[in-house]
This record gives sequence, C-alpha cells and structure tokens, in this order.
Amino acid sequence: MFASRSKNIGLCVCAAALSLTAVACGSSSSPAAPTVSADVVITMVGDRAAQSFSPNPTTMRVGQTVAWKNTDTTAHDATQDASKFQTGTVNAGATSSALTMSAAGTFTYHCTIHPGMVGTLVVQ
Ligand SMILES: [Cu+2]
Repeated sequence: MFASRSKNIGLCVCAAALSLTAVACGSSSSPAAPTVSADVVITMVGDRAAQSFSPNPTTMRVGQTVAWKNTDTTAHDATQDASKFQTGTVNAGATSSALTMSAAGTFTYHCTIHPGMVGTLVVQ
C-alpha cells in the first residue's frame, strides 16, 4: 500500500518536471519570437542613453510580468545592474520572455551589449 502510493507520487513529480522543462525549452529555443502576453511591455528603442528603453522609468506591480520588445535593428538585452533579472539577448524585432517581478523595489538595468543603454524599473 505504502509502496504503491509513493510510486504514484514519484511519477507525478516526474511528469510535472518534464512538462516544465518542455515549456522552458520551447520558449527559449524557438527562433521566431512567440507572441508574448506580458502585463507590461518595455520597448528597446536603441542605443540612446536614458531614452534607450520606453517608457523610462517603467512602473509595475509586484506579481506582474514584464517583457522587453526590441524595435531596433540590432540585438539588445536588459540586465538588472545587480543581475537580479536579465532578458538574455533579444534580437531585432523580437520580444523577450516574460519575467515575473516578485519583489518590490527600484531596479536600474542596462544593456550589456551597449552599456550606455540604461533604464529603470519600479516595482510597487
Ligand atoms: Cu543594446
């Protein structure tokens, strides 16, 4: 009785882990950006100092998701200065994965490819 019970639990955990892995792989490896449904979308405008990201600053609530959409003709990323969050490289025309902001704070971020590109995200 106990043995078959724990076996079932083990299978459940395994299946959940597999499906999570599949989702993660699907979103990060697909060449064309899937349609991202984030609560907040920040546009990557280009290498323009404090005007590189729009809107800037961006304000959102704890628990909301945010994605960065690159409307420029070259790749960018959005990396929090203390690396608490990062989009990874977002190619021209693409949109990053949606990131969930789970903590309040004022987060300054930049593009590691173009360090002059800076923005601020305020999570309330
Ligand atoms: Cu950049």
